[in-house]
Amino acid sequence: MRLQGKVLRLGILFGAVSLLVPVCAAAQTPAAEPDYSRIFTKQDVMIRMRDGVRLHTQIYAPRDAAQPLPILLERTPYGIPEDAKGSTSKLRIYDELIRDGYVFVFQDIRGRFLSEGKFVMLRRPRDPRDAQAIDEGTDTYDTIDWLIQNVPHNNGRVGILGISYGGWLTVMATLDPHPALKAASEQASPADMYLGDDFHHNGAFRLSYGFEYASEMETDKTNYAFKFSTFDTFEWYLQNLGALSNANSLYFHGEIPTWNAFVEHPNYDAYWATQAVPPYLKRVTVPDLNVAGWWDQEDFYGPVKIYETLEQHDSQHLNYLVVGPWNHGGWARSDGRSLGKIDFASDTSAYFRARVQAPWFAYWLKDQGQLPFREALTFQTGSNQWKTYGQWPPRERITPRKLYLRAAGGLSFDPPRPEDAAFESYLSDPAHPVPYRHRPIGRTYGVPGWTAWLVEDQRFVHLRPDILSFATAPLAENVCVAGDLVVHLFASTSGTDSDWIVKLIDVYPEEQRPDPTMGGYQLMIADEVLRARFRHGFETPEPLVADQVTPYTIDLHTNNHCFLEGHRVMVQVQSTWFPVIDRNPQKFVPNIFKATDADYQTATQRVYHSPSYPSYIELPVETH
Ligand code: PG9
Repeated sequence: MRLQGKVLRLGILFGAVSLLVPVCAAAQTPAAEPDYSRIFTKQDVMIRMRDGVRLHTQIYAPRDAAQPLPILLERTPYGIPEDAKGSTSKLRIYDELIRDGYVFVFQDIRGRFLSEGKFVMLRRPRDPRDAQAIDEGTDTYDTIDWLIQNVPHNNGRVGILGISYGGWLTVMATLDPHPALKAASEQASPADMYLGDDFHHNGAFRLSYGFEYASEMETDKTNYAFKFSTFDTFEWYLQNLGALSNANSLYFHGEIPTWNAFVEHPNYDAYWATQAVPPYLKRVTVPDLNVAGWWDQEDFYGPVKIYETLEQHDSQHLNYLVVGPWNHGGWARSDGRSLGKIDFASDTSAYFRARVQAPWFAYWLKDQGQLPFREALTFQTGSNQWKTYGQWPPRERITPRKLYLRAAGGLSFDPPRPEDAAFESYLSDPAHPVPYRHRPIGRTYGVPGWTAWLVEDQRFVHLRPDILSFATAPLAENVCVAGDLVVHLFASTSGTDSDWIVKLIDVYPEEQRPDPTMGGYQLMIADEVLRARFRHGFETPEPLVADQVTPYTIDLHTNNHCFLEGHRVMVQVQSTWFPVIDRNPQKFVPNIFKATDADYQTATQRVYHSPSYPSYIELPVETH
């Protein structure tokens, strides 16, 4: 096997998919890893699907099972890495479930690693009228059918779970499920790649992620790592790539199907609409535990949207939501006591695995115990406590409050006054974009940085001339939000297209013990970008009128956070966020993927905070 350029997702070892390391490094077995070959018998099989394609599958059955056991199935596009003793290291995220007793099954999906057939990125669900058609749902169905007939001593019940792509595969398994599928846990599944997950947010292209992921998955059957000529990809994307139209001419040469799709579908057309998950969620077929992380750098929109969509059909109360203080897949690995420099005062991931996930599957697959909570369980950051709710977003004891941008960098629950300045302004220059995290920005997977960037101290860009900051005075009492946050922004640009990026930040008080460097820390609580051409809808981009004040609504998603007494609330507004978001040329062009370097221009941006144009964030504030 060619090692150079190959990467193994470390995330696979830990069930999340956030890190890539060279194969040679991953092959070293950590000392603490249990010897799974003593715990399980292993079977390596190729399971035949209805169209004859065979999928590579590994089955781990406990050696000491006293009675028939349920099966837990995880399907993956990222391979099934093996430790030095020949067992898969994917078992390492399942300690609590291993203790409870399950048969574990891992499968390479169609066209990836050792499975036959053709890989299609997020393959659309089949047309049910086409009896010959296959999709990830039929592959799961056929796999389950084979497993319950061929795995000795199974109890006839199957659970499925997975993170991110694995979460999406879990959702696909539930659309038209095998009767033996009795429980599912969708974890960080994307729901809509144009509106809010990995590839775009509100129509703004997630450049570094889209570029690297497409080449990772579609260069060959394994996890390919694009070879950057600089460590700092901020520099590479700016200087070696430049305009998006250079990607195919210089690097991909039309050979990466997902990249070609980005270029051919710049707007929300049938390509994106038929790939999005919500339209397929017309009934709740099996109990589903939806899991999300507040600081998921890839798919936060997805699991919340899937929960909310299923909730509309949940007459039997089978649909549940857990959100914790995690990055992408953070609940599956480590103890979850902290993320970056932020401490949560308890082991949140260990809690989830032992007190939520394990009892959940035991209840549905073994008829044991009780359900761990009634509807929604969220970790309230700031106050650092788990909270349960009868519905999400909660409606009881919530007051919507408007937090207004004010003149001279103020932020207040009091609206703007006529005598104050009406706007603040900055120059946005695509040739000098604002980095989304501190440089050097290594490639997405395989080097530190990506997995915790959402909790980085925003002081690394604070006071840049192309960012506006608005902050409250120190709070006299806690302000706790629970539910959906929405920005209403009035802004103008001298260009004819623009990006508006809004970040909601918790500013820590100066006195911090034991770590004084946390004094004044700027912790991002919520963030989002809106590409102005899509202000009226994502199907049809519309140019802006230069220098005309324009209203924007930007969804900052759902949240549960306490800004504590003595902290300040801050809002930052900027127009570049590079290279996680591609640069807007700031001049309207029909298709930004076809823009040339000459199309990118500077623009003078104005953000308004006057009585006629009051910009504000709507906050769902908890009342006592
Ligand atoms: N966020 C990754 C992904 C999922 C689905 C499609 C594209 C990317 C992942 O971690 O699997």
